[in-house]
Amino acid sequence: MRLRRIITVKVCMKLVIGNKNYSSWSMRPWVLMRELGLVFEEVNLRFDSFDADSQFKQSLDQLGVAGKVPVLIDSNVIIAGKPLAVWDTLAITERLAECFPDRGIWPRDESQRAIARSIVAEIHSGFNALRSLCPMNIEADLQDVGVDLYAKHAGLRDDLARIESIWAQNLANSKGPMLFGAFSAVDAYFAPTIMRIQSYGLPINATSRAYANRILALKSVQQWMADAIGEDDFLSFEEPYRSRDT
Ligand SMILES: N[C@@H](CCC(=O)N[C@@H](CS)C(=O)NCC(=O)O)C(=O)O
Repeated sequence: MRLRRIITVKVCMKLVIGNKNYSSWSMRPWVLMRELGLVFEEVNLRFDSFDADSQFKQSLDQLGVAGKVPVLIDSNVIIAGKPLAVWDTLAITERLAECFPDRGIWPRDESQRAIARSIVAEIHSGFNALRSLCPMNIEADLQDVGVDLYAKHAGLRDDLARIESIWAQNLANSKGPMLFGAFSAVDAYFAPTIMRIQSYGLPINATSRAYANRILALKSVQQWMADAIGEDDFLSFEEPYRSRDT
């Protein structure tokens, strides 16, 4: 008789995220972990509001973090009786890179890694016009809004030009389909940018479009988008351009 061995894998990492339709910061580590096959449990915290007494803020308060998502909870490490909680996408990315040094979170080459980190830091602290004028809203068709915003806001045009120049420069040197050869943290960081370009119909050149299409075709990105559309959750405070009945 054949004995069947049941193997239980203990999931030690949890990723706390917000609404998939709206939370661009949550998308980055989720896509990174999913695409690289890192095992984690997803904890969804719906955005009810960002007021101090909201369910969202109160749940985060219990974790003792900064009151924003994403948060990585690593129960491999216990501090004062609680699992280690890491907040902010940059810190999460670095923690993952330390825990999984062979998974290609950063490019292998030292100088490429320095450039990749610079780009991720630039995304983290910059592109303010794109971020504030075009909040991520995966399920929405905001093409008309996008045409108007693009015509009116030089800052938005500058942000897109800078993004396209980063893509052009790194794709030209890349030995693979992604910005640094194989998929890495940089590509995960640009995934929400591509969501915005899609929803708002922002104009990009053919090289950028081809890269954007490769990101859109990633399994992890496809899954995130399907989940985002499936949420069917309209939150007025995340919707500068739509009303509930449009
Ligand atoms: N710099 C933070 C930004 C995180 C962030 O702003 N998250 C948003 C959701 S996409 C949030 O939780 N906002 C709540 C608030 O602003 O109070 C990171 O990289 O994780």
